[in-house]
Amino acid sequence: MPAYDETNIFARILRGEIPNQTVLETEHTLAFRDIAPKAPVHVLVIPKGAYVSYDDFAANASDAEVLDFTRAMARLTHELGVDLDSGQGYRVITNAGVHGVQEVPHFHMHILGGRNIGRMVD
Ligand code: DGP
Repeated sequence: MPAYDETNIFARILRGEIPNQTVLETEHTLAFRDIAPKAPVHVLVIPKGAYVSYDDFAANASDAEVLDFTRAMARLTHELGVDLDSGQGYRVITNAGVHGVQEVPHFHMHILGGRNIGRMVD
C-alpha cells in the first residue's frame, strides 16, 4: 500500500483548509458534493481516517469506522432522494490506483443519481 499523502485534497478538506458543500457528517465519515458533478446527484463519501483506497479501508479501518461509513452511505441514498423507495436508484463507484484512474488518493465512494447513469459494465 502506498504511504498516505497528507497533502491530498480530501485530507485538506478534512482539515478545513478547503471549503466543501457538506451533505452529511458523522463521527467517522464526511459526505460532500463533487466539484465537477457528472450527474444531478454526485456526492463523494469519505472516511475521516487516512485510508488510500477501498482495500486499505476495508482491511485496516476499525469495525466502528466501517459500520459508520456503510450506514452513512445508506442514509445518504435516502436523504438524496435516490434510494429504491424513491423509484429512482443510483450507482456507487470507487476508483483505486492507476487502472482505476484514481485522482485523489484518499478513499472515497461516488454516489451518482438523478438521471439514468447508463451501463458501464456488461
Ligand atoms: P477519483 O479519485 O478519480 O475518484 O476522482 C476524484 C473526484 O474528486 C472527482 O470526481 C473530482 C472530485 N474533486 C477533486 N477535487 C475536488 C475538490 O477540491 N472538491 C470537491 N468537492 N471535489 C473534488
